[in-house]
Amino acid sequence: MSVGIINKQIEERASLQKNFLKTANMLFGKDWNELTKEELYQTLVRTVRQYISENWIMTNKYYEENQCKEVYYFSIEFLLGRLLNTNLINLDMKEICKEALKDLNIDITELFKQEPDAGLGNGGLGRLAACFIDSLASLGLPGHGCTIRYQYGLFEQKIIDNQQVEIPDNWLKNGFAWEYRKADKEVDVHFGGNAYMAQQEDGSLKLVHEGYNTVAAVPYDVPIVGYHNNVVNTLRLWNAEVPQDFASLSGTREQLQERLRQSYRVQAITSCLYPEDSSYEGKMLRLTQEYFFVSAGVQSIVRHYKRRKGDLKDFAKKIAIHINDTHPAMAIPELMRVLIDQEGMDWDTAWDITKNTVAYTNHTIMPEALETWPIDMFKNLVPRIYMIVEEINARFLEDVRKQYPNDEDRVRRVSIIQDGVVHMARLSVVGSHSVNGVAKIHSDILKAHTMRDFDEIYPGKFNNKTNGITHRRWLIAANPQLSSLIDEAISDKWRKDPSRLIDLLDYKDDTAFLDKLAEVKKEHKIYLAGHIKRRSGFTIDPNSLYDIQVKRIHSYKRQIMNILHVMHIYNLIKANPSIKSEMLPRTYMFAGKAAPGYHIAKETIRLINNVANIVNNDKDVNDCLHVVFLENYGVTLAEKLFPAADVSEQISLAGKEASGTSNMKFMMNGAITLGTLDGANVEICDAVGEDNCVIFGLKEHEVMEYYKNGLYSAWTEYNTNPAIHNVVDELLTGPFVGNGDFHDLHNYLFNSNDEYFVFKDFNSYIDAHVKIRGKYLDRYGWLKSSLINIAHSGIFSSDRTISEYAKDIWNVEPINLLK
Ligand code: 26W
Repeated sequence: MSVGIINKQIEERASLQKNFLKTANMLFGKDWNELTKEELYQTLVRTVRQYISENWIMTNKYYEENQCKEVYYFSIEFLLGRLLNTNLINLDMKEICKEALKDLNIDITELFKQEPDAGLGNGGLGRLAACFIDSLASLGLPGHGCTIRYQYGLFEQKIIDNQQVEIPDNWLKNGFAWEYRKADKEVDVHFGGNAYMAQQEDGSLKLVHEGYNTVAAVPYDVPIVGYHNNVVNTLRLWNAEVPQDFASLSGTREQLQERLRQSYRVQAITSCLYPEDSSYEGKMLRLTQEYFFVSAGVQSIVRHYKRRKGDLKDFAKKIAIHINDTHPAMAIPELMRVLIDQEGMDWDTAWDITKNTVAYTNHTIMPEALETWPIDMFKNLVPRIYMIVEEINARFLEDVRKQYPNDEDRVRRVSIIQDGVVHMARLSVVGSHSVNGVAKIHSDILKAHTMRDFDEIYPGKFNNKTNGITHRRWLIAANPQLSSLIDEAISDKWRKDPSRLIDLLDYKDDTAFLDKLAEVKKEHKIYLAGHIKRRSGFTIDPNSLYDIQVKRIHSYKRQIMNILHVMHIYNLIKANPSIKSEMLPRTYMFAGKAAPGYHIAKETIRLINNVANIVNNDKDVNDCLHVVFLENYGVTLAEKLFPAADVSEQISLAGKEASGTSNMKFMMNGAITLGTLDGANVEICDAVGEDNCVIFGLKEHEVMEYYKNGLYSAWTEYNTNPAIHNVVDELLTGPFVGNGDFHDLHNYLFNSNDEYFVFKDFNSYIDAHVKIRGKYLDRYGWLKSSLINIAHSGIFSSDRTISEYAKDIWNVEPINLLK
């Protein structure tokens, strides 16, 4: 390093330190060495914000001056996790900050731990949105997020007496250090009332909406920092508040009380995140949330657009709105409403603009997760929006009848309003120009089955965009040791361009390099063992193979199959202890939350914990078998797990998991996939080759065949497969029952006729684990596979995914703000 550069670094460090101390005084009126850890954290964020805001202002100016087309990603969930470490990395300020604080005897990693996770999401869909906005900014694409500022995030999970207990997640307790309240950007959202067309004096019709309630939507903006490129985009969180004029204290006691009640109702809109994923429940408050953030978002986009770019005719050329699943689907009728009622546009022009602006991603084919709303609820809550949906549907059905005369059956199958409900997925398909699935197999299923009629009506509208993950959080931030090792081998170019990870293939037979890879893995395994010891008291062996399944608890994801297999192994050892010499010491880890109302999922958690207690405390087995359920799965825990994993369990029934994204995070950290041919596993397996992953179980077409012919029988499987027979019986009696048997799980399996084919896939799953053992015993073979997985993981960077969206769907171009 030249003297010049060193001097510059010293200068920057000193200036940062000065800034930090000044900020501490300003914020807390105390000397810095009297500050608590929390105050030090707040001070650091405030200091960093100053560097971010310069770039933020510059980015917005650039977009404005260059009339860039901008994307708005609407999502009811954004699962951001912590932001301090990743922001410092993206700003290229981490080292300097670390050193500057070290001079003051402050350990920066201790400050990172002060930050609560922004847990504004349930699972895959919310985390995907977070990865996407990171990629948008890092690719220099003009793209922003739009969502709800939930006062409470997804509940915090505690395990008490082996069972899940839900604690409110009061993440805003100390304020959210990254947000900027923008009171001047407030918009009004109207609910309820009467909407009708009234004849004007000149005979024309005009919309009248009266008697509605007004809710003020106030935006809180969070800067989204691009990686080493000076670009800062915006994530806008909408908060529901009582309108200004409402706060007056005059009036009778009754009037005041009524106002108070109404104020609670308003605040309730953004009070909490619905903790359901993959199962839809038609709750009024949820529909209110959906319209609230979508209306606020659309209105503010149009207002901003008019201020800057003028002519509404060009709206779709300058604005793209993406709806992340159907929760923001009312963006379609809302944009129509604004263009027609507020801007005086005719229907056809408004419709053209709306369709060309909006694009839709589907994330699930599970029928129980598809949103529909009862007509009455919809009409009462948003009467004008309902009128518009009716009109969209009438015109659409007219076209369908023209295209398919005498096919009323098809008309019924595609109608947006049908059997007393509004179908949000159908509205989303009709009102957008692009519909995509999230992995090849998922997009194919959408076209061939779930949305086949629509694919025929709109050829070319359906497409695939395989999901991705940001390598900045899931590799650079979560695994700095592996990142440095990769730098040593192939230079650091992969950090900007993750497709370069493929260059690692040159090292696949380099045993010295593979040894270093093993060392990094071991370091993380030891660290995780320490974490588990501190958290749950269990001692696990870092020399054992870490086999990890982390995701929401759901029957289709088959955590049940995993734990039944552990019970099977336990039984084998107990029956014949000498078998241990043939076994690989293993630690099975689970983490994930169950929706509070999902009984079977909660019983699955209890079963896992019961098994853990028996296995871990049994001297006969615990030199080669451990089971751990880690509490409170979220982004921050995930960052500790992926780097330490040897095996990635991706065992959903083929055809059920749209994509999965933890599979990609595991792979990027060198774990081997043990999975079915489902979701993105199919593409992971294609990329790494069959020798570098372990695939088992029914194929999707075989599952379909069983569903069609109805020939599957859970009882027959149970009666003919002793392995299954034994462990299923143990749900009712035996060592694992402890605090109550598992008759509900047992009943569920038989009453649903084993709907996700756990029994059918069980033997093949056992064999897959045997294969894993064989591979693991071949040390360099295993490490080579691990390296091949890392090398191919660049394809699954969300930078690749977002580049495809930008080119094929949004038509937006990257900007360059590097001096
Ligand atoms: C209305 C309740 C509700 C909420 C969320 C129903 C369904 C959802 C999501 C669509 C469920 C979800 O998170 N889907 C997951 O999306 C990921 C990102 O595309 C995929 O990787 C997962 O396979 C898919 O389950």
